[in-house]
Amino acid sequence: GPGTSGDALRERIAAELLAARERTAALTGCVEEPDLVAQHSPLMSPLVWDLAHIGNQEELWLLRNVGGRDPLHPEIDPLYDAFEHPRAERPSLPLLPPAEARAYTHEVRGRVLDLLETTALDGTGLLRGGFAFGMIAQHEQQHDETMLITHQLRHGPPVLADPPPAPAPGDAAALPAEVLIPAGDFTMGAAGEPWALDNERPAHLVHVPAFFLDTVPVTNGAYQRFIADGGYDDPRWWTAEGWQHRQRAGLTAPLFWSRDGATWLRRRFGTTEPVPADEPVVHVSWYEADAYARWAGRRLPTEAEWEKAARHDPATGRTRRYPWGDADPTPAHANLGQRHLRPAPAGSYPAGASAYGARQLMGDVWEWTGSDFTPYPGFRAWPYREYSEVFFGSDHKVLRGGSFAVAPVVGRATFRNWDYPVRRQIFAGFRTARDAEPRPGRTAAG
Ligand code: AVJ
Ligand code: FE
Repeated sequence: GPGTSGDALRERIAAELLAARERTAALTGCVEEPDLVAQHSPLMSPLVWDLAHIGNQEELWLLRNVGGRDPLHPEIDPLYDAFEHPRAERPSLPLLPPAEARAYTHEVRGRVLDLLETTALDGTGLLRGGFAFGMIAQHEQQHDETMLITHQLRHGPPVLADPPPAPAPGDAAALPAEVLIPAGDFTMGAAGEPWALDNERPAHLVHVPAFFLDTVPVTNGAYQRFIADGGYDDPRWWTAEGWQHRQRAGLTAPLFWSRDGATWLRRRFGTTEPVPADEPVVHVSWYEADAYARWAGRRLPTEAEWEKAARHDPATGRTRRYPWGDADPTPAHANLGQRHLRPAPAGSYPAGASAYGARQLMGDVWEWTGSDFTPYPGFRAWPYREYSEVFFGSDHKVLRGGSFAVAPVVGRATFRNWDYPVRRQIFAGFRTARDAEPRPGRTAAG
């Protein structure tokens, strides 16, 4: 975590800002100008919008709010306010062209590094634990994942480095299919994490009845059995809303899948390849995940169940920072940080197992939960309502655990992502759960 001494914290901040900028540069430097300004999907912004928005948020929070500086180019602020212009409308705005967008973000960054040198980080409010700087490093990394999604939607030959993950050391078939998490209280949410975002707070005690959770995320192979068994054509497995969406959108398989005779293929960052049976399924909507779970006689885990399985240590009663303990993630723990452009085979990363033996809770694929995105008891919007508060309610479902595209600085075990249940361009998969004891008021299938 962020160091205790001012210098160590300053170094950590500089390193996180640099890591984010290197990733941004790689994602925007590998395509030509037309690909930067084009809209590859109405669901996404042009890459050049993300680029200048990253600089604009950094200017707003660090140079203006922390540093008290005057705006560099106040006239561009409305262009890069995500709430003023929905994504579909962004390509028609008078956006900064790529060279100007790069120059602007570069200019902001130079001034931010000067500010970092002269700012006391032991303050309160925005500066407590270097929060504003940590928030901005996370913001850039979150947009880097967004830009990676845009790359996945883009047509054309591959442009990104694609080193394969190491073969799984543990075979998922040799692991127990599910782990038991006995009933009991655990502390959910972030405590003592200076860079945790508002929706992760406050830490609070939750009682979780006994349940079983899949040891690994649902694989492509398992998902193909759902398809082959007519899962997409059987309204029994779908909620009414989900079935309506499945019909209207004509869903028959995960996004980016196609069929060549008996073989399922997928398009992945410009390459078409056979769907690997042993990898976690990715690019499914919440409705598809929910239908699969019902077909399997199971259900999606709640958010509290997911976090307890990931963080609770039954031997000590403590809540860990990560599934494997309190140490920051390393490449041995999890497939995070866009080291690979795909999830690793199910059963990988034994060093990242939780106390209960569940694997790959961090990294690989975002995991849909059954829960709506709602505030924890005692929630306070910080530092702005538009980060989380305006999204609370039943429109959004929570995803947990992070994907291969999530940077370690974002990939806390308390981090909460959210999206509409129809969305599937995100790197989302899931795992399933079931009650361990009959519960009053629930059907057998939960
Ligand atoms: C937390 C991923 C849903 O991308 O909409 C970026 C993150 N917030 N800029 C999003 C975010 C403001 C957010 N998600
Ligand atoms: Fe943003």
